[in-house]
Amino acid sequence: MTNNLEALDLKDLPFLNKNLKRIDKAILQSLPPKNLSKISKAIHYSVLNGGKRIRPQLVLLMAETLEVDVSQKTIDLMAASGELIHCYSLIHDDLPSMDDDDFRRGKLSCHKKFDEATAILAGDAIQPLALEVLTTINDKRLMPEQKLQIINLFAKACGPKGMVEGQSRDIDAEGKNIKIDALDEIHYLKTGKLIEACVESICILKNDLPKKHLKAFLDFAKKFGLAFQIKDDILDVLGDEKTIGKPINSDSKHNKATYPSIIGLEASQLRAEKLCLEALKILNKLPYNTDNLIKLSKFIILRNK
Ligand code: GRG
Repeated sequence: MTNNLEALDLKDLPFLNKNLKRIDKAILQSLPPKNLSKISKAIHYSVLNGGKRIRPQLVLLMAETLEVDVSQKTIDLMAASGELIHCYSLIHDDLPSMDDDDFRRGKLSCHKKFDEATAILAGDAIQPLALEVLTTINDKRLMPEQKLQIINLFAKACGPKGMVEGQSRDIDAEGKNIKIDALDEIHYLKTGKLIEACVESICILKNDLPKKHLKAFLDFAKKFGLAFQIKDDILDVLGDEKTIGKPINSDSKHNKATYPSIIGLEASQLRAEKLCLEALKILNKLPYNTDNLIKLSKFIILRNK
């Protein structure tokens, strides 16, 4: 597998589409019936709306790479959980008291489509749902401690030492010229920890995974997460509104501390590519079939949405 970042054709990624169907089915099965209530309508609206599903893709591709000996249902529940946490964070991120964004994934954001209280409650409902989904794993090949560890990882990723802290620091950094290390830390907490949880949760299922391989996968996840976030910041400046599904320059409008605002666009692009190449190097050294993880890593850098 080549490490060249230009050498990726979207035709090389049919596995992403195949996985997408499986992921969306698992997510749908985890939701309350759509017409149960106003909140369940808002949940369906905000979850089944065409996200890239990068986090559950990572869960599926890691499971394939490590050939973990658990049921497909177990992997699907973990994938759904990772995406539910992400969707919850997006609903709250768009609220007027946060980023105040009217569009998400090409549609009105949840509070615009419904109302603010409904969006808050939909988010509040999805977070415990994501963890509840994990508690429903019923797989003889999984030890109770492994299940507990997985729930612990996902809970920590979105809690006060993860997303919430990252978001709080992100808001505090608005209008400030913070150092790049502080920005890295914000994004590790806000975006990276959940990505890491998706990777690490599968490592937990591999009983005899050598410690050095676990460390390598965690290093990979860190680099992948940061590269992904830098690309997200770049797309907010250079992206096409229709393609990314929301107005561009929303970060600068909110005086957000971003990679382009702190180190400039060109340096941001170079940094994202460097991180991606480092991630590929880690994957290439591991004694597993990491081909599809490599393709996903290239995709997150070369993507236009
Ligand atoms: C939700 C636990 C929790 C706490 C609330 C609102 C908040 C604190 C945190 C927000 C964190 C956040 C929104 C991080 C994600 C940033 C990001 C890179 C979003 C875009 O992700 P993509 O590109 O989007 O994967 P799609 O739409 O493809 O899923």
